[in-house]
Amino acid sequence: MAASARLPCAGLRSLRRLLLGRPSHPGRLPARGLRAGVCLQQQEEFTSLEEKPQFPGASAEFVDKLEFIQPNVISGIPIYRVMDRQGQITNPSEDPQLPQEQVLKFYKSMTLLNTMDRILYESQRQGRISFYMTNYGEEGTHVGSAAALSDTDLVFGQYREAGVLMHRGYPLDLFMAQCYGNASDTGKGRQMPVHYGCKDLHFVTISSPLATQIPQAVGSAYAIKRENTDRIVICYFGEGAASEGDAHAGFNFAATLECPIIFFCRNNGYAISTPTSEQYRGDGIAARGPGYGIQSIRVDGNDVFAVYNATREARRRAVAENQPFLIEAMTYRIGHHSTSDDSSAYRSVDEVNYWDKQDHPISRLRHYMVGRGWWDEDQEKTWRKKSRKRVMEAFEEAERKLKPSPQFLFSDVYCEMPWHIQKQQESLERHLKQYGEHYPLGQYEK
Ligand SMILES: Cc1ncc(C[n+]2csc(CCOP(=O)(O)OP(=O)(O)O)c2C)c(N)n1
Ligand SMILES: [Mg+2]
Repeated sequence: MAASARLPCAGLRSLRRLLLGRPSHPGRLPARGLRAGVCLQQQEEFTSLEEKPQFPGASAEFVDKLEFIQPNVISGIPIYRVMDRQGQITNPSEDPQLPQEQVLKFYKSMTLLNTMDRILYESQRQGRISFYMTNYGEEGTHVGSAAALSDTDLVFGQYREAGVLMHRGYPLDLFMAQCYGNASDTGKGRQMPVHYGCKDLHFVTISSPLATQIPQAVGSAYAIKRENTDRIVICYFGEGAASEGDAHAGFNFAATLECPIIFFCRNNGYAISTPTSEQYRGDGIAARGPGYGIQSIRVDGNDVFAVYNATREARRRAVAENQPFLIEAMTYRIGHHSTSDDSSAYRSVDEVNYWDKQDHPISRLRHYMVGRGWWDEDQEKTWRKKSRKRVMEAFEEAERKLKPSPQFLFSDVYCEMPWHIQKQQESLERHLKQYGEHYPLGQYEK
């Protein structure tokens, strides 16, 4: 024990000899010898302690008072909003002054998404599809941000951003086909429900391992920057995913490589059952931006106009300046995490009711439209009926469709199918030939 305790000192002495060599005046080290080490001879002598720090990457002053930086140095980042809960514009100069037609389109996308969610959620409950995730309460973050982008901007989503795809014009029958995994699904039923993707609409297929989309999106943004076009990338993620290592990697690469990307965090209060109070100790996700050197803003995600303004400005600057932006949209996940979750086990009905009844993005926008004389009770009833009918038609059609042929399982994946996949394919075909008619899920496409 005693011998090993002495070792570090001996080690330090020999290291010092190695670094400094033999002092010219034995017993008297040069004044900065210990600090400057072996480079001492080549460096200029600094005469004053008031000199600025020379450390690479440092842009600060020396201080002589021992003080830890308080975590609340960045705290209470304000929440930008344009409309209050009653749909009144709070500051006219921030009103995006969108034409009636465009505001109606916002409203129709948000409510259609809501109706589709209800039908697909019920479908899962009745055992018609295997899984579903609703977007209740987050409609404003989807539509406000999607509307501020250019149609060719590349979107990377997490899984709870169906409204972005809907606002871009993805048809109901393809949403349904994906959730049913039927023959019309572009993924041929190989993904879990809600893992949408659409090449034509520049929406990268969802993959559920959390935060993997973040570094991928940054890589794409870097490629777009090198192409020198006016496109950007937007990358959506939840506040829970922001705790993954991939989020750090993505933020730092985007900042250092100066990539035209918007990091759009939907802070909906929960990562499954874990509330934000147990996820982080800092001031949410926006407060992390300055640490990476990223321009950041926090917005009221239930105010579709605030989300629109922030995304539009971030997009404009990302194109003009080739740099990343971080938007933290504060919102609330009104539904369960997914159909595999029961949120009554970890939050109160009163909490959920508050957001559902008193601070909902759809009712806020409706108040705004009614206030302008653009919408009334009759229009609401007619639209709700019409949108439900459209969703029901798409749902019935999806149920009638055949399942994709097992031939498709790997056929468009490999140029040359490896032997072990070939074997799996053959075994699957044999199995279906023998037992195919017993499958309860319906007929397969030939
Ligand atoms: C790498 C990884 N770890 C864990 C999970 C399981 N998981 C799925 S969703 C989720 C919570 C994500 O929360 P958040 O990012 O806030 O998104 P939200 O569901 O609230 O929209 C977790 C832990 C996963 N899919 N991937
Ligand atoms: Mg969340």
